[in-house]
Amino acid sequence: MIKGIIFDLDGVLLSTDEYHYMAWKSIADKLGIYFDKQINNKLRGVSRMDSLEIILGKNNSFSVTEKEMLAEEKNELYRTYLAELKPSAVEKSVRETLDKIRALDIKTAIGSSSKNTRYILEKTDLTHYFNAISDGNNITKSKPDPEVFLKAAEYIGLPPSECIVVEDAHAGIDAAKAGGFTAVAIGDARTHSQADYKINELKELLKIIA
Ligand code: B16
Ligand code: MG
Repeated sequence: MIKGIIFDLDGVLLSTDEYHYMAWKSIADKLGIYFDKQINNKLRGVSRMDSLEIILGKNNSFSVTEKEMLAEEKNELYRTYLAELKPSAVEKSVRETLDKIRALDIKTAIGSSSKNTRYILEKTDLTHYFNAISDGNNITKSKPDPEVFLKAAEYIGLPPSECIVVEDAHAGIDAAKAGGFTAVAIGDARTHSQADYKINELKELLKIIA
């Protein structure tokens, strides 16, 4: 019996891929490191610091402080792009699906790696759809560790066995399965062999919980 749904944010409710790409590209160009959209795709669901490690690859002679400064610089750029976000960045069918879910006796939460989750939800007018938010600010281990989803389930007062996790990243499906959740894959994550359900559009979630 499903009583709760935990949504990953980026790649599930909207996409800020292009903003992440532009911000990381500018850092990589400054450092003279090759970076393209294919590498950007590998950063989906990955924390900011882990993303930087992937981008630096073998060019990793930076100190911890230098890496923190690079990550901060990327985030400042990323947030200047996020400032442009509008509610229209969320597809109409996504908002309609959330409306329908809210009309049911189901608790909803966000389970995102992003430390900018609350800002993104506010800019896109999505905050009111969720009973709880678990994000990059309340975890010590990022996906594929299940911590972000376990915290989300705890915040809505439900055991993982009664919750669905919707994810677009492979690391997110790993995290959901490791935490004992039912894993629904969308986008890139559909190629994950351990996903319990694979959907093309968020509205298909309604059939799964019916
Ligand atoms: P931030 P999600 C993830 O969000 C993004 O997919 C990933 O590209 C990003 O590096 C990560 O958040 C951290 O974001 O720099 O804003 O803290 O998919 O878990 O909602
Ligand atoms: Mg995601």
